[in-house]
Amino acid sequence: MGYDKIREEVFCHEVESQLTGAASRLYGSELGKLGDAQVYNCVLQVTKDLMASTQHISGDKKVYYISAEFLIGKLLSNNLINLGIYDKVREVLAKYGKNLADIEECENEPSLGNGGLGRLAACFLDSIATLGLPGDGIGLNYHFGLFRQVFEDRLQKARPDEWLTERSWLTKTDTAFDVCFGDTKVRSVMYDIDVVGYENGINKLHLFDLETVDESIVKKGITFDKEDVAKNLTLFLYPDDSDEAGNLLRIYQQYFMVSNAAQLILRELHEKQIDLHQMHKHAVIQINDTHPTMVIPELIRILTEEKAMSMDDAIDAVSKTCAYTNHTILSEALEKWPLEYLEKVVPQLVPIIKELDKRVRKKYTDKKVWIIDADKRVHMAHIDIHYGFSVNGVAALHTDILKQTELNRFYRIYPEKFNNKTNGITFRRWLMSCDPELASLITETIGDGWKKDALKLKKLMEFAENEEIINKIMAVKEVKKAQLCDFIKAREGVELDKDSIFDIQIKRMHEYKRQQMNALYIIHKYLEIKAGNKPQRPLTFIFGAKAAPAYVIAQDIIHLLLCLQEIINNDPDVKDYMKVVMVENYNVTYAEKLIPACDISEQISLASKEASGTGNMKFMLNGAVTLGTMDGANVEIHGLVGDDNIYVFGKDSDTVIDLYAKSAYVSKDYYKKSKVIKEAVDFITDKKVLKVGHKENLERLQKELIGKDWFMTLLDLEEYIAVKDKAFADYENRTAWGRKMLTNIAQAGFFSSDRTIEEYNRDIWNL
Ligand code: 26V
Repeated sequence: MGYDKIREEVFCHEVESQLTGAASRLYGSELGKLGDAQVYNCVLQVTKDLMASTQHISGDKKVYYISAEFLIGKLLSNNLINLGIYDKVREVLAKYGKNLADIEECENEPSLGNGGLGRLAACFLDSIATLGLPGDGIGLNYHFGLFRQVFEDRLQKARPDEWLTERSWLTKTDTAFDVCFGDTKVRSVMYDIDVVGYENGINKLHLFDLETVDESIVKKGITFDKEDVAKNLTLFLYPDDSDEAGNLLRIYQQYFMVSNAAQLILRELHEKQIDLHQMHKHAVIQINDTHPTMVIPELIRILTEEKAMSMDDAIDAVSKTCAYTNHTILSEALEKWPLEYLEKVVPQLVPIIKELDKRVRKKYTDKKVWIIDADKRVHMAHIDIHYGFSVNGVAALHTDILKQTELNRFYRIYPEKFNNKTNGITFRRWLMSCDPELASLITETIGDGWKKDALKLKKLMEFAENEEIINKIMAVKEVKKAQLCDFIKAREGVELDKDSIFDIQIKRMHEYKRQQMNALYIIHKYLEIKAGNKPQRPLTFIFGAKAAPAYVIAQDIIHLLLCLQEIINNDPDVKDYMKVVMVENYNVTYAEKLIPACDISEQISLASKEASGTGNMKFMLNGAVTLGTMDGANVEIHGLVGDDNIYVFGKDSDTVIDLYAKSAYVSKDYYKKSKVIKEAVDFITDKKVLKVGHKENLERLQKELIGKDWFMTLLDLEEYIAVKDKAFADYENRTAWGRKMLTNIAQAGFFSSDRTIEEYNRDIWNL
């Protein structure tokens, strides 16, 4: 059904009475007399009620997006915007002396994801509902999420992220399923979060949980008894997998997720009285990376064992229903489970997986495309590719690399299955909600057509020579920078100069993303300032990142950054010219504050390694200029904005892939050859750093860079320094810089996740 504008107007009239009514029902008090947390609960209740009475999106065919992560962020603003009542609610609250921004602070951010893959899933749910397509998300309800990051002694420590509260967007449903791990049976419970489209209806995010989970078993940090599955199954996302018990737990989680998904999907098909041979005409399952892959053998198992279907028919039906998205070429993320582990956790799937493998072996002699390898490891992606009908990468370059290199053997077998879907972001959250000042300016300038058709942002190009508009865009950036300064002062205790250049790198901590290269630039700049060579304008370097707890070098990079922060921000010769801040517990909410305030967006991964990146798109949309390599979606950003509006550097993906193939990269050569590189790398263990840091961490990181540097930091460092300096110099030509900002905003429309979802629907889902 279409969006009901009249209903929105009626509701706007009722907002005040609804809110005062909720205040009296929940707290027996007047709205104006309640504290912020209580007011939050009132707004939450009223919004949930409104959503409950909003039309559900339905249709003959539905997509099920199964994902281990849904990094949805806080939902209040997002839902109010999509329901069309944001301004009205803000107005009413103001009348009662309440500030909506303060009220929003009371909401905990659900800790249901780790990075880009999870945030993408959240943007997709928003766009699926916005386009009025029937589609639900299916995942797990992790009680403590990924983890909450705290810094102690300049080291990252992990703590449980306690985000669940008595009242929240989660609603417990009556749906429950039995899930069997061999002979052990547990009973799930399904929670739902309503997903409301922008001026459209409602879909659902289904999160499965286990009632027996016991939060009290978590001891020191995030450690717990990994064997007790009934108590630990949904405690954490990506629990430590450095031992067998941890690996088994991940398999328990994955199977729990897909068994529930399969039962839910089959139940819905049954309700629609669908002949399961025809299931692909009514359901499509999008498998988000390999974590949900077991849904394929699980569905085949149920169809053959419980629905009396022949193996041939079951395989045929499931293969026509499942589609796979690949999000990375890093081998560590391409899951390969030892058959022996699957035998322990899900023995019922093993005969099915063996049968699937047997059929592959019969057809193809190339062992590299088999499902079970010589070491008896099950390659999950291979199941997806052979027994799904679509394989997609997430940016043009990434898909090309999959076809030409990583998955070339499969591409040659199934060229028709491979397709690209360049990622996108929802403009509701990443512009309208996080930068309402910029959104209003855009609307004043070109009208509000861009909200429904993001490509209309291109109209801004008509103002590329209009100094008044350019100045207004820059003025908004100043406002957002000042707001961020206040926030960082309050949260991190660091005073930033709002007139400095804000250079920001926020993303998971990983060597391929090369935060260490940024750190080496910072060291280089620090040494230059010490030598009397001051920058034209003060520089602010901001980082936000969590590192996987078992990823040692990633922890060391965080340590180095925190040491640099300490040294630089307290050095009287330097602190007025540059500052460094690594924010604690970076998450979606933090991103919403950082992105609108950014001048230079750091997208500096080693070419070929970043599948797409989506932060790059968010920054661009908010008027930051990208400093990046020709990697992931940066390539497409470059194509859209042109050479003058992006700073590109570094070796391209072909060169990098070739260096790997020939094992031709020797970092020590770069270290020895270049004075600048050597000075920066040597400084990591300078006595100044050792005074505030830990020798073991710093030496390990330095040794890694000189002796191995698997992600080729030193390869691109000199060019990075030169291009970054050029960007900082160009910033001084304010009007020209403002034009770069405008161009980036104007060209960002392509990266709306509405466009991405339209493509998924056109090419894969056919809803
Ligand atoms: C990462 C990790 C790291 C922590 C330990 C467990 C674990 C398990 C799986 C993964 C895979 C992460 C995959 C991912 O987030 N890929 C990102 O997907 C984005 C959306 O497509 C894309 O923009 C990023 O380039 C890609 O890195």
